[in-house]
Amino acid sequence: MGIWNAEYECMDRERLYELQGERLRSTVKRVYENVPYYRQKMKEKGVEPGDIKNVDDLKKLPFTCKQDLRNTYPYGLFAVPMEEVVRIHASSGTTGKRTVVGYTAKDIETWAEIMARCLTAAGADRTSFVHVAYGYGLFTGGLGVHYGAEKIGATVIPVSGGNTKLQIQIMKDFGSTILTCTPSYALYIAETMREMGIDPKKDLKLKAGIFGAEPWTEAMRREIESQLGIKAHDIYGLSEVIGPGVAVECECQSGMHIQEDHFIVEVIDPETEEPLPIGSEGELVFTCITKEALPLIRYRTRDVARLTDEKCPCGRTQVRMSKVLGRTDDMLIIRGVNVYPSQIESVLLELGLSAPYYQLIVDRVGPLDSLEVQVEMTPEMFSDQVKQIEAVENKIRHNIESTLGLSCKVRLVEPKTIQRSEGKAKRVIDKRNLK
Ligand code: DLL
Repeated sequence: MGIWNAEYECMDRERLYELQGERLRSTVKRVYENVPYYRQKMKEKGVEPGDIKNVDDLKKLPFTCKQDLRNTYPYGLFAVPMEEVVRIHASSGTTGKRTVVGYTAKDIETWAEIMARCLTAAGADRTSFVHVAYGYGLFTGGLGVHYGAEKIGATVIPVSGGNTKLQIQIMKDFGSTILTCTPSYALYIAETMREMGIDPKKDLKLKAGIFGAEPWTEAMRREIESQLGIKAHDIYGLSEVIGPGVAVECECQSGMHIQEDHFIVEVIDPETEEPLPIGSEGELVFTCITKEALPLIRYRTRDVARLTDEKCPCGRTQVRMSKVLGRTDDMLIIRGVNVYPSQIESVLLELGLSAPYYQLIVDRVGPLDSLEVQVEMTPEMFSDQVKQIEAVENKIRHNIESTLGLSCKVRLVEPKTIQRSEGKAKRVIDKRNLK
């Protein structure tokens, strides 16, 4: 499998450390001079640009979090005059104002470069037909993949999200080879193909998929790979940092390489805010060191993952992040037990007794929290006896309980009753009103 930019992706780590230091120094100087909000935050922490000499000094700098973007909504953290901003994106967010991000022409070029690396890592090249079923618009998914695919000279098919049957028809007629969308949408596409009588392994030319924008498990990867007959790569990113492309899996599919010449990564303890040693599970924090319009410093992602600097057989020297294990803010605390939806997804898909669609309903009955796991039956199960269905429910309940140490109710629901997603799936309905 090729490497798009070996000079940077396979850079000697000492040289990379130097490069990151250089880029960090100039970024810190720039935000201090151009963004009054940052200057203020740095003054409060008693740190000046001159104090930042190399990557080890990063910890002297203040963190940035979503609230800082809200406080300065919409453009207050931009480090260039608006005349230099050529594009705006925004992320929806479940509460409050959208998070607005901006790009200069050079930022768009940087983004295309890192997306070119990601697509190449997944096996795309100029002969590929890259089918973009991420949404176009304020969401960064569609246009992010689009520019990267054009940069490698692939043929882009910019379908955007939704209209699933048409997507499939286009895949068939236009010969899509690389599918890009959220993992939950990939499963929905596979289901719809079956209904249309299309066998992706025979009727389509798909080879690989690049799926991200929401958490998914190894079990879900196996499901997507076997249903679509492709290799499924995880891709990570967030609007505040640049969009998709911050990290991606290579052919080894064992962690996502972080584009460290553009972003410095740290893992911190979300409670104490102290940086953790490599290999520990904690919150990812990114510092943008090449962005012009919105170079965020120590941005707290709320995403929980682990890093490894073990050598990767692909030849890239960049550190790898694990799959996102959860978010510090979507971790459910149910009767004192910490639960990530992904843990339940793993149990369900590993058992393989149900369809891969589920939803968690959390409620409070009297003083006690309750967890109901609604799981969809497969169409074949639908005609089963009540007793058989109960047996499956019990089996699932037993496995969830022994994995999480938490009692729950499992309810198998009729096929097609759990809402399919065309973008990011909503897995949890929390009725407790705890916030
Ligand atoms: O979701 C950017 C993106 C688009 C990434 C397409 C990958 C593919 P936001 O809408 O700002 O940006 O949401 C960012 O989504 O903090 C994570 O919680 C989650 N996320 C993104 N990629 C992954 C992934 C885009 N591969 C938020 N695994 C992030 C798990 C992910 N979660």
